[in-house]
Amino acid sequence: MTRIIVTNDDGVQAPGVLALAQAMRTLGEVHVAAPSRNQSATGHKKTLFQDIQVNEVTLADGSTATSVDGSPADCIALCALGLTAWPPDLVVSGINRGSNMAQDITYSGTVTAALESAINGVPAVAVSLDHRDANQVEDYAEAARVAVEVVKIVLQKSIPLLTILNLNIPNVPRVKGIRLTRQGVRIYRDELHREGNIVRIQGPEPIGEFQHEATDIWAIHHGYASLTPIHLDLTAHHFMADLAAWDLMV
Ligand SMILES: [Mn+2]
Repeated sequence: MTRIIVTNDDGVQAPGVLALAQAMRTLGEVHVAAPSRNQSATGHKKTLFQDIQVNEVTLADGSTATSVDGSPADCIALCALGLTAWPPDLVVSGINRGSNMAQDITYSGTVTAALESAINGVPAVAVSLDHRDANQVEDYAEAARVAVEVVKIVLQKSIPLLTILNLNIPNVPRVKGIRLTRQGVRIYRDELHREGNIVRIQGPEPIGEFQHEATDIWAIHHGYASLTPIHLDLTAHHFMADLAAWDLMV
C-alpha cells in the first residue's frame, strides 16, 4: 500500500490541504501532519530547544490529521523522527494558496516542508495554486487533478537525492498542459508601511520574467502548470571558475 504524508504551510484547516489529502487518497493511504496555524513565508524554520504542541484534529470531511504548533519543516522533521510511521513513499506539500515561483521558494513553507522531506531521504512534491486576483475564488480542484497526475508518475520513478519537484498551477478551470521549467526571477515590490513604532511589509504582486519561456513564471502566466526540479545544493557552480581566479590567499 502506497503511503503518503500530506502537509502544508497555510495551516491544517486550510482548504488546500484538504483538497490535496482527498486527491492523494485516490493513490494510497494518506496521513496529514500540518501546522496548527498559518505558517506561510516562514521559510525553512526548524524549532529547536523548545516544546512543540501536537494534537489530533478533525478536518472538514471528518478525517483526522496531526496538528503541529510549529513550522511546516517541523511537521516533516517530527514525522521523520517517529511521530508517524516513517518513511512514507512520498511527501506532498500544499496545495498552497498562492504560487511559489522564483525566489519565493526560499520563503515558502510549502516548498521547505518538501525540502525537509528530501533531507530525510523521502521524495517530495510541493504544490501551489497561483492566486493573484483577490476577487477570484481559488479553485483547488484543477490543482488537485494535476497533482495526482504528477504524483502518479513520481511514485513509479525515482527523484535524485536532496531534490524535490516544485509544481505550480494557474487558477484556471483547465490547464493548457504542463511545462518543465527553471526557477525564474521575480522582482518584489514590497513597501514599508509605518505607523509610529509599528511597521509592516506590504505591496503589490511581484513582477517577473514573463518573457522567458523556460521559466515557472512564464508557464503560470500562460495557463500552463509548471514543474521545476529544485535541489538543496545551493552552490553557485557557474561562479566557481571565476571565484577560483580571484587567487585568494590566506
Ligand atoms: Mn501558504
